[in-house]
Parts: sequence; structure tokens; C-alpha cells
Amino acid sequence: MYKLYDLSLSGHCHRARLFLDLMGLPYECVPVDLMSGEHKDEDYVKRNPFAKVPLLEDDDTLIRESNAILVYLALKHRARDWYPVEDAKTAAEIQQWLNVAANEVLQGPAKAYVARVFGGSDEVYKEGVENSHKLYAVMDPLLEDRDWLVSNRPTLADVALYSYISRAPLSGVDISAYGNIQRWLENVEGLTGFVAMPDPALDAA
Ligand SMILES: N[C@@H](CCC(=O)N[C@@H](CS)C(=O)NCC(=O)O)C(=O)O
Repeated sequence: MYKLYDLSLSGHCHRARLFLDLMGLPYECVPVDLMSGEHKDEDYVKRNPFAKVPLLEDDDTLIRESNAILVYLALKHRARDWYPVEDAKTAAEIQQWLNVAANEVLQGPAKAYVARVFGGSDEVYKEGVENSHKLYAVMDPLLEDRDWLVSNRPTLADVALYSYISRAPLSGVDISAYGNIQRWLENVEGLTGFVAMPDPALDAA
């Protein structure tokens, strides 16, 4: 069975859990206590020299980086609908969004969420909010008349973008002006197997 080294309130970890759940794949969550520095312990660093979660363990295969975990699972389970690798254009479009998840989402929605939930300076929070609006202003028109980011069905792109963006309201980022993004979030939430990110007020793990 897969082992996912995990922090429940992390959007990067939720990204991996969400896809495992959407795929209906059994896995064991191994909580890593970042507050006590468990991710810097010798044992953990041997598994992931970058000392970050999530990390997926599949017998003796270790996959770090949340987007790489999505790609690994999709390819291993031949989930061509989630990641149609034979179709160069669609696969490249998905890759574009994975890069947006690793860049614009990190600098915007993720930064605002982490500053709000885990504590960050006002300056960092403000930067996260500003960058979120920059991203949403580009993303919202791209979702006009579309249910999904790429093609006409959910793909890895939707999974990679969902977690931190879904936490915008909780992070104090007003998304009421972005109707297409709100509709798209609901589409992801309607998928069979969907699991929401935990509420920080209820789950302090
Ligand atoms: N690019 C990585 C980012 C993962 C990441 O930043 N994880 C955070 C938790 S959300 C972490 O482990 N931080 C520990 C640290 O930076 O010391 C991914 O996509 O998996």
C-alpha cells in the first residue's frame, strides 16, 4: 500500500491526498510534525533530502514533490483520462498548469493561506493576497464557458490547482468577483471521491 508522508493542513499534501482519493487508491497517511521539526530528522531526510512534505512511498520507490506524485500515480495506474500523455497538446497544457501550481499558486493563494493559518508577517500576507488576485484575474476568463482547466473533463491540472485556491475565503481573499473560478471549485467538489481540505479551526495537526 502507498504511504503518504503528510501534514493534514498543507495544500501541497492535500493535492496528493485528493488525487489518491479521486482515484480510489488505498494509502496510509504518515503524519509528519513540521512544528517539532520531524521533517528534518535524519530518518526523514534520508527519504526526502529536501525535507518537505508530501512524500509518496511505493515500496522502495520514493516520490517527492506534489505535482510529481500526481504524474507518478496517473502514469502508474494508466489513468489516461486524468493525464492523456499520448496527446501532446493536452499533456503540454496540463504541464503548463502544473507549473502554474508550482509558481503562481505558491506565490499567491498558498502564501496567503500559510500566512493566515500558520502565521506570517503582514507584508508576506499582503504579497500573497496581491499575487492571488493577479492569478485569479488571468485564470477566471480562461474558465469562461468551460467546466475544467484543460479539455472537457477533469485532469491533473484541476487537482493541482484546487487545494490552495479552495482556501481563498478562509485566507481572507475575496473571490466573489471571479464567478468562473467559483463554479470550477464547485465542479471539483462534485467529483466522486472528493475530500475537502481540513478546517484549521478543527484540525490543528
Ligand atoms: N514543491 C513542493 C513544496 C512542498 C512544501 O513546501 N511543503 C511544505 C509544507 S506545505 C514543507 O514541507 N515545508 C517544510 C519546510 O520548508 O521546512 C511540493 O510541491 O511538494
